[in-house]
Amino acid sequence: MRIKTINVYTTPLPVKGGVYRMASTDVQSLDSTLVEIVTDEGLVGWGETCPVGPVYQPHHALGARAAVAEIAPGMIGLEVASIRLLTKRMDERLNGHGYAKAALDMAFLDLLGQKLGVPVSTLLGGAVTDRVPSYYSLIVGPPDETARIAADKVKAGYPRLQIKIAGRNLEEDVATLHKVWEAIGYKARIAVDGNRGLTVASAIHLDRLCQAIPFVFEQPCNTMEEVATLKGRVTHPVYLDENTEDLNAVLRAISAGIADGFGLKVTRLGGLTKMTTVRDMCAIRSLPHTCDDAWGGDIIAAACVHLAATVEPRRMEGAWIAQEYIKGHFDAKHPIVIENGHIAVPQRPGLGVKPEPGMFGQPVATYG
Ligand code: 0XW
Ligand code: MG
Repeated sequence: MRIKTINVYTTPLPVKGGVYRMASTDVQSLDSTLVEIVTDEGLVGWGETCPVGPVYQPHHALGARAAVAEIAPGMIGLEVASIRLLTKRMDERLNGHGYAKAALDMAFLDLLGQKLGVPVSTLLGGAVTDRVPSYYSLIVGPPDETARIAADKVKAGYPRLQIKIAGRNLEEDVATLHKVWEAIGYKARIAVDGNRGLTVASAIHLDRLCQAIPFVFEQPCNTMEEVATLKGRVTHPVYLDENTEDLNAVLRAISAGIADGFGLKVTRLGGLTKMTTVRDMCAIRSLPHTCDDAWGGDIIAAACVHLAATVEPRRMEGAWIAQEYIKGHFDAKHPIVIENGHIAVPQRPGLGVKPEPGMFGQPVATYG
């Protein structure tokens, strides 16, 4: 089965509720890039990449499409059999830009899964569960309202909540965490996400002022070096998210003992295939992690869930998908949905989701 054509589409994903607020940035609508790979046998595979705006990490929507333009012409005519060879070819066409390669990697796996009649989770090593936990991400907000939403989401079945902080005064962040803890107690695990927005000094203050609350501290400061200085000075476990820019960054963090766990993004790490290496490195050191992406529709959601299904449950922190912040689905028949804070792993061949025909309009680029 050979690659005949690669079509690229875009679709806007407006944020349900108007705004998604993090320490460094507010986003209102995201620009998703979809790749559709058509083979000589008529099978069609889909991939997606959707940065959560241009400042969350060094990714942006136009960059993704420019990178696909560099890579895609060199992929036409290649056999979809060895994903390793396809990955190698992508790396020979363009250095870096893993977040664009991730969309193509997803589509290759979708095609191979369909061809072999197995779900993508099987190609990634095999599912250990048919249902993965998710977590709810609460945006930076006033203490009482955040605590109210937290209680609602625990009632809705979420086993874990992520509370966004930073980008405002310390007092409000501390009050928010105390109110959330009073509202939910041990009913859900808590991650406190600074999204790189705290100085080392404020991270240390926040840690002391919230000592009795059992949370993990996600990406409190901007750089890995700043986060490294927290070791021994804070009592909460520290997870890295944005700093895990590629496989080597994860290896550095693990070998330096900087991180107690990770918030991981499939596209940031260059796709599902490369992320299996990170999954396995984390397994060696018993490090928990998420299987998320920054944003995206059902294609990315399916990718995150397939990978999450292959992670040992005690280390699976959850698969975050953007569903709670997006209206509708790409695939109305087989949408990826959160039920009771968990997501069923698609059992159909490939990714198990197919966008409705024509829903993205005309391709913005076609190769082949
Ligand atoms: C909660 N997320 C997975 C979604 C947004 O992209 C931010 C991200 C995070 O944990 O930083
Ligand atoms: Mg995070």
